[in-house]
Amino acid sequence: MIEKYQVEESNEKQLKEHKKRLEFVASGVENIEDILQKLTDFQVAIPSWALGTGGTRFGRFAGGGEPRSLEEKIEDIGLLHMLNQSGGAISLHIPWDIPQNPSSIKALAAQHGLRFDAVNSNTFQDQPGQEYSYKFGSLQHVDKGVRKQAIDHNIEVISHGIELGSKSLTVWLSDGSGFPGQLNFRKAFQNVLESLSEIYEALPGDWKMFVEYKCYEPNFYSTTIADWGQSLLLATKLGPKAYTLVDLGHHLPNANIEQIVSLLLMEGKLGGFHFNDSKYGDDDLTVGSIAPYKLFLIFNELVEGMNARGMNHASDLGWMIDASHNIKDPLEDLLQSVEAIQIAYAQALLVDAKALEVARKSNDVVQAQEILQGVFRTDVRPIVAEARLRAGGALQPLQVFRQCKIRENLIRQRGSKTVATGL
Ligand SMILES: [Mn+2]
Repeated sequence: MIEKYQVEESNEKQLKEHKKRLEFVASGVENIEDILQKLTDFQVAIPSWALGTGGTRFGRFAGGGEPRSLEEKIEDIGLLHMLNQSGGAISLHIPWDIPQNPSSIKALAAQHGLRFDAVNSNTFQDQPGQEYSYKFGSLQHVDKGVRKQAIDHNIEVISHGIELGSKSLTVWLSDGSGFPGQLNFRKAFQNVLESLSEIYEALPGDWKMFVEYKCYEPNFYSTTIADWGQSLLLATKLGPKAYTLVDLGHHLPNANIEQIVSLLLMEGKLGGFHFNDSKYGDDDLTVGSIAPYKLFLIFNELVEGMNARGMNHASDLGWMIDASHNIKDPLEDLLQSVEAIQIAYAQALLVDAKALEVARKSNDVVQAQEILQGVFRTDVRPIVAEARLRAGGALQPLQVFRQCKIRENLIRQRGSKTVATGL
């Protein structure tokens, strides 16, 4: 789809202007080399379901040239990674992406410089040929047979992950109730805990389990793992390999996510992170498209909290984009999302933590705001671009994507009416 020289040609044309802009923003930043290194190291996993056009319950308006197989999904992520050198991992969804030949899939991913991030189970849909239905829940179900089927599925997902070199399982349940009276909340929670314990027992020693929460949808009265408290409770009861996973879109409106992140890190129980943006609910919009300041504040707590625990920013948490591209080209949308993440991360790295601490100790609220907003209003895009350049990526990934007519080529190769599995 794209050759290395095309990226280099594009970079060459923009280099002079880029250096000028970089010099302007980087002058006076003492730890610029450290920041650039951290940005280079930071990789965001792309989920296999993000490469096709998403839809709503009202319809789906597909673009063209979408991946038709797991191999083509890997190629798409490889393409993104070639452009931005920041999407070096893929997160698979089972059963949508069951690898028929794990070793060749692994080799293909490695060819593109990709590793396998968390594997995701699915007990929110019924699959053809499945014995029991998940209509009334899976791990919470009143019927032990249904719970067993869901547990076995998760254990199967782990075994697929082992074959690919994945190190974590993400469990997101749609379990809950649609109407008052339907569920005994306590029994549902206990069933989930008991089921998760069995899955936990099947985890290899060096694996993590991420317990994702979501406040509502598809159930609109109660969700059995609805918030970070419920997730943390489960993760704590399960044991040291279980962690809470924060998905930005899975909160009630105006929730202070940065505070949630801070406390989860304090407890050593933040395991993974799903990026997206939203205005009303779980909108799954492009990262940073609606509330970039909020994203920056969250990153500020992530960086502060990880530093306080001596954590490795790049490898100690699982980072993934979890969005749905309903009207944009999925690949362009992902390029925008990754860039938004890097911008917020770079800004968080620029925060003068010492000065902020001084302001806090003297209750200088005004100064504390000045410090944070001063950084947020800094255009760090040249720093992010420089990190990409050093890693061998494009200064302007989106521009290269368009100039090289990548989507047009994909449509020519794959057709205009393709649908990826899972969409
Ligand atoms: Mn998610």
